[in-house]
Amino acid sequence: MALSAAEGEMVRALWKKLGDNVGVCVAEALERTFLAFPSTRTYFAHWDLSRGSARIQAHGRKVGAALTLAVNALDALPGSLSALSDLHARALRVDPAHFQLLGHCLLVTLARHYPGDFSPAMQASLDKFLRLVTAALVSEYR
Ligand code: HNI
Repeated sequence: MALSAAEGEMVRALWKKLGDNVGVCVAEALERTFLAFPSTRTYFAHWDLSRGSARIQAHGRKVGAALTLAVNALDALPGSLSALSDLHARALRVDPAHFQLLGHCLLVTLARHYPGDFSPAMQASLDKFLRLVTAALVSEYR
């Protein structure tokens, strides 16, 4: 189900506050995902996945930019993410369950860095947003 107007507002407001920190937060979420759920490392076999690695920082910026695009296209998510869906589903063959693990770690990261903003309603809105992004990214699986 799509985000309500109020939920969309909450997500957009936090994103505005995040600004350039989006990439940094996503990089931290990636680090947490690789550490807490080692099976997610399999797609990045030849990467340096140690803490603070430049590779993870750069990837965090790319994934963060994609999430920012999604935040700015809440009413048109599947369409705006269709090329990425193709990449993750057909080319990379990322396990759909792994998106939830990254989403979980992103929530933990945001709660840690923006505790004052992380009300239960904010958590629920972000969770819904990440579920919609995941649904769009795995929509090419057949
Ligand atoms: Ni994901 C590449 C966005 C979840 C594994 N991923 C990208 C790129 C973007 C991106 C953007 C860069 C594309 C390009 O260079 O053209 N990924 C996202 C988003 C999510 C996500 C928005 C979910 C919120 N990706 C995941 C997950 C995994 C994953 C859960 C696996 C655990 N992604 C990859 C891999 C690449 C990738 C692997 C290719 C990296 C490379 O550069 O070789």
